[in-house]
Amino acid sequence: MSTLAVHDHAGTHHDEHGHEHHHDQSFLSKYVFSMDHKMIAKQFLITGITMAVIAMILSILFRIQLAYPDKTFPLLTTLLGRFAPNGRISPDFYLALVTIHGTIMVFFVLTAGLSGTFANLLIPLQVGARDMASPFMNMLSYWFFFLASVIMLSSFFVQKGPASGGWTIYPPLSALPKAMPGSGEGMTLWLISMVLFVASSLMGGINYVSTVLNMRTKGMDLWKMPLTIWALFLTAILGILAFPVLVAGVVLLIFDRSVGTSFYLSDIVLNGVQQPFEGGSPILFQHLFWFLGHPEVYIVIMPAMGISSEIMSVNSRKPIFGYHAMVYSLIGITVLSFIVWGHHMFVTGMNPFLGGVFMITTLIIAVPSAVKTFNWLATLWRGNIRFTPAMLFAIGMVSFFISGGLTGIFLGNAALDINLHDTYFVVAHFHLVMGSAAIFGMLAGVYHWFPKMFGRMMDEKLGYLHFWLTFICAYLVFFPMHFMGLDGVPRRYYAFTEFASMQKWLTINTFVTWAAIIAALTQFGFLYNFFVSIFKGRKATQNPWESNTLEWTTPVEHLHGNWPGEIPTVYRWPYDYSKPGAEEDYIPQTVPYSQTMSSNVPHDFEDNPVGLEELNKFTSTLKANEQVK
Ligand code: HEM
Ligand SMILES: [Cu+2]
Repeated sequence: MSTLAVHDHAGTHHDEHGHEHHHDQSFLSKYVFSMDHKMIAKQFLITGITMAVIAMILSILFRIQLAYPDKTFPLLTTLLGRFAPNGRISPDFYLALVTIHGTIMVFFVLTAGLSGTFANLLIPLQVGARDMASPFMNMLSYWFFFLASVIMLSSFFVQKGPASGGWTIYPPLSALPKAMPGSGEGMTLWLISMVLFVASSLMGGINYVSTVLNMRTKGMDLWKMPLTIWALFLTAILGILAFPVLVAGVVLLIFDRSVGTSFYLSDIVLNGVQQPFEGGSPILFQHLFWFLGHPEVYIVIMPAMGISSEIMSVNSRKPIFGYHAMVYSLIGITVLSFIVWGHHMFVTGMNPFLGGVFMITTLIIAVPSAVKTFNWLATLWRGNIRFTPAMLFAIGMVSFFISGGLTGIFLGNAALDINLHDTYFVVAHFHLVMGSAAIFGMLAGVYHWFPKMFGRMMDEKLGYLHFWLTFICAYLVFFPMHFMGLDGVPRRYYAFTEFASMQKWLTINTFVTWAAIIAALTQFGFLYNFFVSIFKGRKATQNPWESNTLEWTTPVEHLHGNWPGEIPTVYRWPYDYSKPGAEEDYIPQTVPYSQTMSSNVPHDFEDNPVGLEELNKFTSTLKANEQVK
């Protein structure tokens, strides 16, 4: 099948031929090299979940070291061999664990897992398209991601183990193959994996942008798109503009490592031997890295924001508060993302004037973030709330975004950041605002769209248990870290027992480790629910959450091409819930205004995307016509 095949599905073709020709697909073309966006979404989700489990196990391993720095566990040696001699994780391997944990979580789970799953599932279904603009490139995007994952993990099997030095892989450690164990083949594999990863993201992103721009169904103008689509669309634009800069940085790093250039190196003495490098600067790498790195944190959080907005509106039975403001704040974040990267470099000795500039732009980002937060809370206000597991996770996302975002304001102040940089305060900040908030957004999406993906429902009771245990444990794990950071405890240290002033944090470290272990065990309960429900869950109805958006107008059984007949036309925005004077609680986007005369009055607090006056005129004409009859 070529990319042209999509066009076969356009128009009324299906009415004439039915779907027989799809049923003779082989196992390979159906499940492995699928070009159907819904199958690719599942592939991204399941690969993302697998990577998340691996990254979670890595974090438990290094948390054990922090909780019990002086104890030995022979089991660790059995499991990890040379990486844990004498029953303790070696310091080198500890650094590798932290590095690969961060890399996998940020890139493979929260970037590819989150955007890859929901952009693939939702963009065609919610804008009304038969598939992505290029299904073939979409398939390649998944396979590059898969390959990148395999290469990243394969670094555990090379002689000296995977890359170390942090997920930001700063040179010189990453540029000098002999600097430390994690600078060797493990680092080479990291760099190759990342180039493939970026290729995957670009192929995905270009598809998402062109699908949103070119393939929307009749009536689906930009201001009628659900916020999920706005968020995924702007996320894709961020990725397309920022990821290439990382690749440029990484390729120069490969040159430094292998062909003797010195883009990032200068005046280095290794084991007493002066190295030949001259004229480079490791700070250059930091600029290139954070030019991606900061937008990256929004690449991670924006899809979670869109998903939560959508779910909170559906389950409050209310329009999202301030739809336009929600979109403009996403656009604001997208633009501002590119001019704040220097706040990660306040302590690199940059000119204080430049520090001041980055400080101001950084603090301005708090404004659109606050607008969004206010609107979420206003959406909940006096809502007729349905506490589904998806809704709880969406509210949890808001909770973490607030509690983690506030500390961003501390860190954004250069003077405060000099004290807080590279301490546990930063770890607390980004695990709440990015780790927890984005994961909760992702889980909210999984619970909400599971019936769409698999045609069955997940178990609600297990969902509630999953939510409460994860929510409480996440705060127990990350909240104490603020206080450690304020006390000056540095991040990425192997053991704090050497420092008298840090001894007192051992109890807290042990407590945090146990909270993390409970959180991790809870996730296995979720996995049980997820995989058992795929096969044994209650059968889903077509629109189980009584939602307005287009994806719920497709049949429960998946068709390649999404809609059996013509793609429905869209008449209204996606948030027509509980209209004043309405007979119906929700009105799908496909229902024309002429069918809902009693409910065409907008909420008084709602910005009406159709234009209030026009709508009133239209409704009164309709009513007048009705009376004439
Ligand atoms: C009000 C908005 C925010 C402000 C003002 C802010 C500010 C900062 C600053 C100044 C740092 C550098 C701290 C240091 O290394 O010394 C930082 C680190 C970080 N922030 Fe934020 N932030 C905000 C929101 C976010 C969001 C929404 C995310 C993720 C979705 C995020 C993720 C991160 C991450 C991952 C790091 C650590 C990077 C590393 O490993 O060094 N931040 N933030
Ligand atoms: Cu940043």
